[in-house]
Formats: sequence, structure tokens, C-alpha cells
Amino acid sequence: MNLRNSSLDSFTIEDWRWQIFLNHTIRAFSKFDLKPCQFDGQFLEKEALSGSKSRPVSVVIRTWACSTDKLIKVRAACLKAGNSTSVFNLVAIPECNYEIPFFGADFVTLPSGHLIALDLQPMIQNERTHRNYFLDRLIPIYDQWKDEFPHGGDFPDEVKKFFSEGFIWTKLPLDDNSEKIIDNKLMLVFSQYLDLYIDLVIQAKKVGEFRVDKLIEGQKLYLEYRAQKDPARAMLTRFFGSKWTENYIHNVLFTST
Ligand code: DBV
Repeated sequence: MNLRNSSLDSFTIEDWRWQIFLNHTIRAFSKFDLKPCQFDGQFLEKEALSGSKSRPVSVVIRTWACSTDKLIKVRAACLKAGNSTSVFNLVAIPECNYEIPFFGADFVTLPSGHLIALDLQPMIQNERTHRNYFLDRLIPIYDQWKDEFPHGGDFPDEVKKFFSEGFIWTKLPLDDNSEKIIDNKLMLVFSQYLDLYIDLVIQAKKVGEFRVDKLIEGQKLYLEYRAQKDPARAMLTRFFGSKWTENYIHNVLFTST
């Protein structure tokens, strides 16, 4: 039985690490006229039992999502598995007739620690003109925070084009100090990136036809990359099976419809 009828309905997941980030996200986007996304109920929320027969672990995933005039889709995948795993994965996908980047956040708590990724990601890869639409405002925020979030390790060269120069990527151990960093510093930088993003959306003006084609092409490359390389695929498949997972990745998370 689904308790949520609309992708716009907010929700709480008990003891889920990233609840305040979801709440903040919903509040921030509420300044727009939001429309729900039409997903099948099984993608609005899904529960499963994992672990062994003697020690079952309950798993829940819920998706909050909306669209606006200038954003095809903003969706947050929110997962909790037992007491050790919490995920908040947020992506905003712009309409291709505006020069707006993607918003991307991947906040992941695992038994081995927290993984934090936060970025405004270019719609057109390898192009200075497009990056300059947002970098001059993103970099001053990034510079303020970069020393607080030591770099979490390098990426293969062929994927670097999908990130901006303001990419925050860090790993934190599971301890009290990390909890403080997440509640204070990460919350602050997240809200600064989100405020900037929302302002970029508000300011964005329609682009010409020639530009739309470039934006469509770049968006397609990005979404294909994210769907193909989704680091959550193995985990989601383990919890929910391969059919549900592939449908969720290709038709809900990383699609421009
Ligand atoms: N990542 C997603 C979605 C998730 C999700 C939709 C629904 O894109 C969760 C859930 N990310 C997730 C999980 C892991 C990671 C890891 C569960 C742990 C996988 C594991 O260890 O088993 C950032 N996320 C990662 C990693 C990176 C990112 C680099 C480590 C990958 C690895 O070690 O192989 N995700 C990546 C990224 C963005 C992003 C750069 C952009 C902001 O969203």
C-alpha cells in the first residue's frame, strides 16, 4: 500500500541521516510553482527486507520529485537500510532551452563512513562559455569551503568533464566530529550551492535554437554517463532486484522525461 500519492508529498524516514537535507531541499524549491512527476507508485516508495533470515534488515527508498518551468525534473532518492546505511541523492535536470547546469548531490552513509559529493555540473562538457555562466559565482563559495572538505580521491580522466571546478568530494569517518561537520558545515555549503542554483534558474533567459541543440546533446551524454555508472546499482539490485533497479535508474533517476 502506498501512503504517498504524489511525488511532491514530503515524508520522514525515521533515523535517516539526511532528513534535514531533504527538508531543506523541499523548502528551497517551494519558491517555484511545482508540478509533480508522474512515476509509478513503486518508485514513489518501496520497501524490502535484506540481510539474513535470522537478522533481517528493513530497507526503504522514497523519491521526492518535482518539475518547474525551467527544470525538467528535480528528484531526490532517499534510502535507509537498517541502522548503517543512509543515502540522499539529489539531481536537478534543466530544460534544454536555458543555460543552467545540473545540480548534483550524493550524500552516502555506509558502515565504512560517509561519502559526500556536491556540485553544479555543466550541461555542455568541455566548453568554457557554458561553464562561465555559473563558475564565477560558484568558485568563491567553493574557495571558502574547500579546505574544510579534503579531496576524497581522484577520478578517471574521461569522467572529469562532467564535473565543475567547484566539485566538493570528500570522505568522512563515522564519528562525532563528522556528525558536527555534516550538521553545520555541510548543511551550510549545501544551502549556499542550492541558493546559487535557484538564483541561476530564476535569472536564466531562453537561448537560441542553435544553442538548444548543444544543450540537448550535452544533457544526453551526462544522463547516459550517470545511468551507466550509477555507483548505487549493485546496492539497489541487492535490495530490490534487477528489474526494479534498472527501471528506476533509466526511467526515473536519469531520464529527461
Ligand atoms: N548514487 C547515485 C544514486 C544513488 C547513489 C542515484 C540512490 O547516483 C548512492 C542512490 N553513491 C551511492 C552509493 C554509493 C555511492 C558512491 C550507495 C556507494 C557505493 C558503494 O561503495 O558500494 C559521487 N558516489 C559514490 C562514489 C562517487 C559518488 C564518486 C564512489 C564510487 C566508487 O567508489 O565506485 N554521485 C557521484 C558523483 C555525483 C553523484 C560525482 C555528482 C554529484 O551524484
